[in-house]
Amino acid sequence: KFARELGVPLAEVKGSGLKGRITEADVQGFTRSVMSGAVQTLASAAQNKPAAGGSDGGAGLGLIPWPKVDFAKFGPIERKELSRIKKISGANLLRNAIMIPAVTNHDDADITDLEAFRVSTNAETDKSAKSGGTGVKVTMLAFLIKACVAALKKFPEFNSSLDGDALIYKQYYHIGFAADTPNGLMVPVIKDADKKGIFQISQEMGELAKKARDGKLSPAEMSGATFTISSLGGIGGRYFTPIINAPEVAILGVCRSTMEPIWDGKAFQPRLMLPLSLTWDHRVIDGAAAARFNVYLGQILGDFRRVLL
Ligand code: CAO
Repeated sequence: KFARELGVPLAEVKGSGLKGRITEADVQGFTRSVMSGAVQTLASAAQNKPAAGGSDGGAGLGLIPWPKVDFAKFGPIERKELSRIKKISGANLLRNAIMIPAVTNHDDADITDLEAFRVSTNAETDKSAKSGGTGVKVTMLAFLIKACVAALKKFPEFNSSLDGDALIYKQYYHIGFAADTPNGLMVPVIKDADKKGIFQISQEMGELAKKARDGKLSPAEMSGATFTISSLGGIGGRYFTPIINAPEVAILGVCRSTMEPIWDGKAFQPRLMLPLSLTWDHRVIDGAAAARFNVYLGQILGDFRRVLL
């Protein structure tokens, strides 16, 4: 029972007891030698062999078993099954976190003027809604989607996917956005974001986020993304390191904007700064390209007229 709890393969343990019986001390000794690296279990040795083609689905990590703790020994507990969505997204996140050599660059974008434009646009919408207009409210995320499309067009490798030794450059711009739901994380996709305006994107985002919360998203509404944005701006925080949504090669994390004193060369000016965290696949993108992508994204968010240049 003790060996089972620790995941020790008894067939590989040499017994020191009567007629070769395996004692608790033998199991402890075996565990110690595996931990110190002196002994490798047959299972992990087999796993460590690289599979044909170099890709083994992550099975060759040779990790020690997950710690098994009887939590009830330390205090009261309650066991709850993970939701179906958490189980599926968890497996995907684990694969993506382990298999992608990911790096995150952090930057800030000055969105003072963009936010003023957003607020005035929403005020106009409120007014026109009273006379039968659409009443679609615009959040920063819609502008971010458009700004990302501009950056993806300028830096096409961010809109690509790895296929063996080749890169597939996609000539369409489908942007996924992480949506927080009671059942867990879902990523609905705005298709052809390059062909849509801010109002249409905002409207679709609202509909897709509602469907996500109601558990009514179809598989088609969650597939085909070429790049993803994860925005925690409505909640808070400064920076985080989002995990890439394979087979995409980059993801943008966004946090809450704050008013900050920014030096303009003569004086500090109060500017609204948006924290950006870009995670990218180092097999496809290098650090200089990632920094350029962030700088360009910041320039677009600072002045959307740059999209026209
Ligand atoms: N800075 C400051 N305020 C922001 C902001 C930002 N970057 N982004 C949004 N806000 C504000 C909005 O303007 C809105 O304010 P008002 O209510 O005063 O108008 C408020 O925050 C709420 O916005 P929202 O979150 O409802 O809307 P959104 O378009 O920004 O986001 C959605 C929509 C579906 C992406 C969001 O609701 C959500 O689910 N976010 C969580 C995503 C997530 O979990 N990511 C982590 C994935 S990794 O586990």
